[in-house]
Amino acid sequence: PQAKYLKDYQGPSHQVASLELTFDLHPTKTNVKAKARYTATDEQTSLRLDGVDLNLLSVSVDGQPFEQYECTHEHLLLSGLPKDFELEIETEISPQTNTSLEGLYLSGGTYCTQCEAEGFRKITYFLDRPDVLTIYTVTVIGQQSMPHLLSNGNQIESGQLADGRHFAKWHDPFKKPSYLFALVAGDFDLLEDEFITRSGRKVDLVLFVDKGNLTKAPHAMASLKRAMEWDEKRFGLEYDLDIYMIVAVDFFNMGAMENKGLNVFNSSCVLANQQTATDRDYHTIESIVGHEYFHNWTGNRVTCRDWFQLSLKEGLTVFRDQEFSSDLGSRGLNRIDAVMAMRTHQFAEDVGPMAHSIRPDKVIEMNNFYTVTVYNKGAEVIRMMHTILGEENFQKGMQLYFERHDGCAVTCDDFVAAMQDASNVDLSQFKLWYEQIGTPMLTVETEYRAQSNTYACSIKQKHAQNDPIQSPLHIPFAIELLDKSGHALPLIVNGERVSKVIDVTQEQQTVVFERIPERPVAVLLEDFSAPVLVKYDYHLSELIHIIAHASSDYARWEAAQQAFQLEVFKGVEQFNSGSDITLASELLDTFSMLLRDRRGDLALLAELIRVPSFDTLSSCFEQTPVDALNTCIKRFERNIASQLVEPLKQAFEACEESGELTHDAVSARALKNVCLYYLAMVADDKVTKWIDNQSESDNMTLKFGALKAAFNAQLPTAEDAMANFDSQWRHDLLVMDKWFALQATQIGEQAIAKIKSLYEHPCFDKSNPNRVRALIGSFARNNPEEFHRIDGEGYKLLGDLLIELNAINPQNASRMLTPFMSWKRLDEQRSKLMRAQLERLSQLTDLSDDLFEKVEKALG
Ligand code: BAL
Ligand code: ZN
Repeated sequence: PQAKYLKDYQGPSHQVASLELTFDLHPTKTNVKAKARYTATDEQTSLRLDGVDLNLLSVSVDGQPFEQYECTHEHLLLSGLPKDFELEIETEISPQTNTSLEGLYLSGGTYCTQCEAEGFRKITYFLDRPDVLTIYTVTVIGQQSMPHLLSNGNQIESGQLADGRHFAKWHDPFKKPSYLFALVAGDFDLLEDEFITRSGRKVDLVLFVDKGNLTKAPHAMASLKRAMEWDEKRFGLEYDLDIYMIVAVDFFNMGAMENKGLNVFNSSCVLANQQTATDRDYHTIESIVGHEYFHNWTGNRVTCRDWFQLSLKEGLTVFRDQEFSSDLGSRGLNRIDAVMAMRTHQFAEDVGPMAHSIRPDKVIEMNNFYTVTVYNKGAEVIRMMHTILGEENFQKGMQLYFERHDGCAVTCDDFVAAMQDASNVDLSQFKLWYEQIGTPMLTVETEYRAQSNTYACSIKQKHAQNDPIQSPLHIPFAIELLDKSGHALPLIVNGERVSKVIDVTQEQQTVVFERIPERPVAVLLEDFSAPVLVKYDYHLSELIHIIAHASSDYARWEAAQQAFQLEVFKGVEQFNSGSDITLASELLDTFSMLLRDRRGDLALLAELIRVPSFDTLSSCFEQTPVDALNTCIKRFERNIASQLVEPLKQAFEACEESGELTHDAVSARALKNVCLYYLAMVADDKVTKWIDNQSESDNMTLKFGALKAAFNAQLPTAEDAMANFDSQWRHDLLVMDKWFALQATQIGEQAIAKIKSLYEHPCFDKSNPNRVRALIGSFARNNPEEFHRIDGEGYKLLGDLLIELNAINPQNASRMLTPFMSWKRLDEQRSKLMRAQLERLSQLTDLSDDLFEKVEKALG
């Protein structure tokens, strides 16, 4: 496979004025006619179109059969063409056998498409690149058994055909690139609603779900309406078509896709009611529905010039969906979620072989770059701009961006230029964030001088070793200084009050805060104001002071994370020296106090007392001490459980949970479940009863919380409870995914065999990405004990699956491969075993580009 480079970008050879597509649907022989008006941008007479796995039936130019072409596996090369011409191409494709879920495929009896990034070339020959925008008119012909024939834009015609089939014709008045094309055909239940935009236009909203699922659609619909309203209020952006459609399908590689006017969603990101979905599912659905909607402006109206610019739309849209969730819910908890994703997954990507900048400059398979770096770090880069500019200037920048680029395909540089020009803030140094690779490190030292009442804070920035950029970055570094009672002191520098955000722009910089009456406790990188690591010698007592007294939810959580980190460093040493591993009593006392006190947000309290995961903690080590870390986590959890029985019980009992979806009720359930998780480890009759009762709840958050507690603690009742859950929910595969994910966390000698035996479960299906992620994704992520077994059986389980997935669905295979990317950070024996699985893959004769790119980088 050939790599593509950003530096080689060239504009398209032709513009396309319009594209008319006609689909005659058939499971194995779908006929696709594509008629388009092409105009060469210079004097050339040849045209190279993208097309993969297509059966070419005919080509004509200006109405005449045309034979001057060459057809390769990936292209159709036409020559001897005039400057302006109409090209008509007829091809045949087989949606039924398309298990890659890219292009046009059949998902449980529904035809649907996924074209981003380069799936349109699996549908017809075209200039399948985001900088070729055109007007689409699409006719879909299908059987009566598929009453809904959908595509982008507005339906302009429909009718019956002589042979008993029917058709629908759609026109999208907005120019768009091929990756935003969509087609859906099937039989659905519809949830219909409407939204009146602020300028008074009526928009029809339609949600298409599988028959029988209508009761699970209202939350997604309500989320959509909230998103539409929020985008008008906060960004001044209004929807532009007369109809907005969302279709839920069961087979989908991603969460959802923002096709113009016709979003296609993974059903797991749409369907929810209280019996089947957890509070977390509700939150995810709202955020993804928002995300896809927000793409209508940031992605669709203004799109990417080339795929290296993916973060232009994804970083920005993730930032927007994060703000949406924060404005509507708890800002602190949303920030905690976002930072957790950065620390656990993005920082890991930064130290692995796939490390890349948010605007990558070399790509083999674009699907491999829908990453936490492009999405989440990309959002952090936008957030930093927002911090530096402030909301008002940032919004001015957005307006200018749309004024300049509406209807165009542009670059990340264009975005930054709009921000800079609208605000008059120099972002030239800031722009390095688009090129730098890896996590920068800030080393902070502080000194309190009692005689002068000053507090000096010196900050040194250092790039990662793998970073091609070595000159200093512009880093907004937020700091708060807390006094003895936990209040933030006013920050005064050179006699003037300053904001808490310091613009760090030099390699080394010192700020001296004045009029500080006593030694403060510093809260560093407040609100995670930049995606960097901070090195600072905190004392546990300082962290406890922040946990107990700070006003910011985020700061308190962050201090708890740091405290666990300190304890883990100590715990690993204790493990190595064979001594007992215990959590510091001061930390346990703090948790005890918080549980008894229960002031503030209960969901935050739940997060404060949760021991960070294996993946989160392993990112604190250069080499992961697998056995020590597993032991520490277990010991810490047992410590909390056994030392805090009474406060945990008190908190559990005191949590009034109304069964509603309000923030308070959701928070109460979150705390209840964390308490139960711990209490199950020391279960007495009372706790066992609580677990049994909660298992019977018809609220999935509570029900599943109880099941997880029992399963994790290996209570005698757990096996029966799992079997009951299985028989109760077999009819609902999304619910069964929770069960598969929990089964994947089992430990013990038989664990691998038992997990493997679930491949034979009637609900399991390797061709469905949700099932694979639930069982094997959860195994690799959430079961470090068995995944990292020293006999290598855990790695082999994943390796075997990847070999199968390589042939079924390369994109899913490549995502599932990610845990193998960190093989170099394991001990010698484990890294050898993991490497062996990568080598097995590298020897496959039919290795997909998706896997090739990652395997090659991992082994290189
Ligand atoms: N564009 C792919 C799905 C998403 O990020 O919305
Ligand atoms: Zn997106």
